[in-house]
Amino acid sequence: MADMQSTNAASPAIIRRQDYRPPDWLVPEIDLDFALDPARTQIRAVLSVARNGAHDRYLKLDGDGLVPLEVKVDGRPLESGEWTLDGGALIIPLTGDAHQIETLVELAPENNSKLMGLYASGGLLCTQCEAEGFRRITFFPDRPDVLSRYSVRMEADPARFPVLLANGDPIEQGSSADGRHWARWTDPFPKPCYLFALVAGDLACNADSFVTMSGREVKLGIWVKEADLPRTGHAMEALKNSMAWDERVYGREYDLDVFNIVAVADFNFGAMENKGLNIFNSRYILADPETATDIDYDGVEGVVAHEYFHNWSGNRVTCRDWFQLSLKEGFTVFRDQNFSADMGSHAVKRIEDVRVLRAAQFQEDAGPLAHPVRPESYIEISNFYTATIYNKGAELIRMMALMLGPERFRAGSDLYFKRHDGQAATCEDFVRAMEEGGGIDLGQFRRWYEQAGTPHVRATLRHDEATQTVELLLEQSMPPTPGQPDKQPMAIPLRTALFDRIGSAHKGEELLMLTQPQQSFTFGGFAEAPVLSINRGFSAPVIVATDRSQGDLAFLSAHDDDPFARYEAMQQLMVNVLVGRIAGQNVDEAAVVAAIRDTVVDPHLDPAFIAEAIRLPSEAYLGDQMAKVDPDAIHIARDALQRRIGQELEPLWRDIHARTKANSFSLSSAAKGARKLRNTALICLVASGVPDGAAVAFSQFDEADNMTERQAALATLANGASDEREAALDIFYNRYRNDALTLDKWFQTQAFALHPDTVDLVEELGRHPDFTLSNPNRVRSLYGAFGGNQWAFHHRSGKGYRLVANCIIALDKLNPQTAARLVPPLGRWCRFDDERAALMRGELQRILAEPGLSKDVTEQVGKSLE
Ligand code: 0A1
Ligand code: ZN
Repeated sequence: MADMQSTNAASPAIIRRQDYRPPDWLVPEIDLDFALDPARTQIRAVLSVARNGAHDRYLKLDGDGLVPLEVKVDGRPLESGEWTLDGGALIIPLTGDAHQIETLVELAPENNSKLMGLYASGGLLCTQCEAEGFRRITFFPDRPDVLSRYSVRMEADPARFPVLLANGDPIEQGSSADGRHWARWTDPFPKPCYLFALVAGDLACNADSFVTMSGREVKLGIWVKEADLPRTGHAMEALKNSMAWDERVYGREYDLDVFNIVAVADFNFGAMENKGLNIFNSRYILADPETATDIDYDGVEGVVAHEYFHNWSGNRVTCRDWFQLSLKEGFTVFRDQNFSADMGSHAVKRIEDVRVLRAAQFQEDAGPLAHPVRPESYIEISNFYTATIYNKGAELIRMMALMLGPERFRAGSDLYFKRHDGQAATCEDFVRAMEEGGGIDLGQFRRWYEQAGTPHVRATLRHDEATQTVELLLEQSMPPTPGQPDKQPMAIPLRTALFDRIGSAHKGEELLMLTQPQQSFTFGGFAEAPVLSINRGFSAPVIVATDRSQGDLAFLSAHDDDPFARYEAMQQLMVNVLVGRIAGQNVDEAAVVAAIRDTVVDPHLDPAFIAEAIRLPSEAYLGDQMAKVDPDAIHIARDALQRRIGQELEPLWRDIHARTKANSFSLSSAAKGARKLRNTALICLVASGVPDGAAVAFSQFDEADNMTERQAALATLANGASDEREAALDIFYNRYRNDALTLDKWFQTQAFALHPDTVDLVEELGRHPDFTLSNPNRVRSLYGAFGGNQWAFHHRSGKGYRLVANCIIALDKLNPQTAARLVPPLGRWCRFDDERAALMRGELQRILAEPGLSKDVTEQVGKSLE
């Protein structure tokens, strides 16, 4: 007998990794027939099912909100008593080992506000199936270890839906007698149902082609609304570069004759790697200088690459179950990060990636939602598309690549792809392939997959003049995380160098493996105490504390030959001053000003690097350095330091700002670097309080021929109070009110503004006629951005908390996935004073008390209150 577990909304079921069992039934083939219509779509599915092993369990086909209109077994219609529905799933007892199951269901895609399954967006019909959306389309074993060959027929009104796309290759098309048209696509590669996709709509195509390493021609298409075609060039370049890069760096060739990408306006995440038919949030496809910033351009390039790379790391080798999500996501993020680094600057890309990791993943690891890269349990899998799975997962692959070196890492990845091609694999399979292919023991390293939390490393350097040696003492610890009170020591690879003060050089970098709770390393040949450069390149995702003086940090900020370590020294210098100031100490700011000046005038440095290095740590990062976050004190201290930097170096900022003005727009690295530095100079100049600050910012806003400079000027103005601020916001709104992606920036800039009235403004913007809960990008632009604005969100009145909680409650009724992603900022109450903590908890409790709350929000809020 099948075990029929039911669940209820009040106590949603916990899914555990330990409970994994292979599927009872496999589905080698599926034939789908869609009669498409926004109000009434009928879906007929024919599944060939095969019993997997000797057992007598029912066939269970997952379903979510589906009503079977017909059920047939081997062509025979079943009576209603011959099947049952259990928690949405269709249960059919079967006697033989192989059968053909046919079902018919009906959906209304235009009413699907969750944007999971088949839904309507801007006149299109499209699908999103990862993780568990396919069960909202048809009855099927919706788990990634059931791989099937798909044949898909779509039929629709040719006037409204002239283009019909699905996975794989188009094989036939035609018109029906009733004036509708149809197309059939087949995908030769067996795939899990989360990779299924179709799109129907009135789309224009940017068509191109790519010749693969074995000489096959692949037809490439980027499908968008006609008016957006001119904005698809950058995505197409990125796609072709990604295809060539994966051949060159990993030996991976594309495997179908066509590769299509479709951009949609309403999308819960960034994009989706459906086999041969990637579907994208339009913000990661569309870019032109008028509306996209350099960051947007890089986002397009990175996400196009990410989804393309999934064709091997995710599709050809997929995941056995959702606990293995980082198998495809961590590896694919690592791949897209390295691709972007190769396309631009390695140094700057690493700094940007570490900034994201610290802002998102370190915070996650330090809070109630901390979980291992390979989690042990979940309630709603959509909540686990996290910075830990993605970004920390990528750091794990990066550490393995570092320990192995490029050749052995490639041998490991070759073995992984060869051994597991066509399979649903596990993180353990990946680690084993690295061990065997690369010839390394990763025994202790596996703990990185098991233990949540960020390791802390304390590094102490002792010099012995008599023996001319130095001893580096390293101690590691890891704070407890939910469900994991005690931690085992980790294997931490630390790239380390010791600098002679005279000559400003080191004798060579070493890779130190810290594997014990405490370990010491001795180095000879030092007549004088050297300066420690550690965790160079951010070789391990850990928090390092050292006893380096401000003088040592200033030395490294001027001389370290590892660009990340140089940046890091500069940041630490600033953090020390700011944290000291916040604690009321009279710390010396002059060293920071001097280091900034030296960096800015160094002719050997890349302007993009300079811009990164001289940027003050964010208010949130400063909060992370404190036992309890004091948002007001942090804001005041950071603001004051920014002002002083602005004032003391004012001529320099004016000079840079004037000198970096370009005559014409270019996307070259040099031009992007110049814009980045120019915008940083503007921030400093305006922060100085000079009387013409707002006017300079306004003229940059007004004269810019690109969004990078225009938006930066707007953001700088938005932080202050001036007539120029209001004027620029009005101009921006009127210019872009009909361009949703660009109007998002108008909402986002105001929600991010370090301005005392931000919280009230956000409340107002929530009632703005252009604000809507039905578009996730718009929601994120306002409430997502606001949740990341520490000073404004943590307004001591608690207004910020209430606004976000209200949004979560309202949005949960439409789109639980996106609602749940707004919860984490409220869950960080432990890090704040008692008054704020009580207000935050109060809002979490208010959300939890809502009747009919989704599993998604229930899980996040419930865990946040524990
Ligand atoms: N696999 C995608 C992420 C993704 C996950 C869930 C989605 O459904 C709402 C959409 C996309 C990626 O890593 O890009
Ligand atoms: Zn991905």
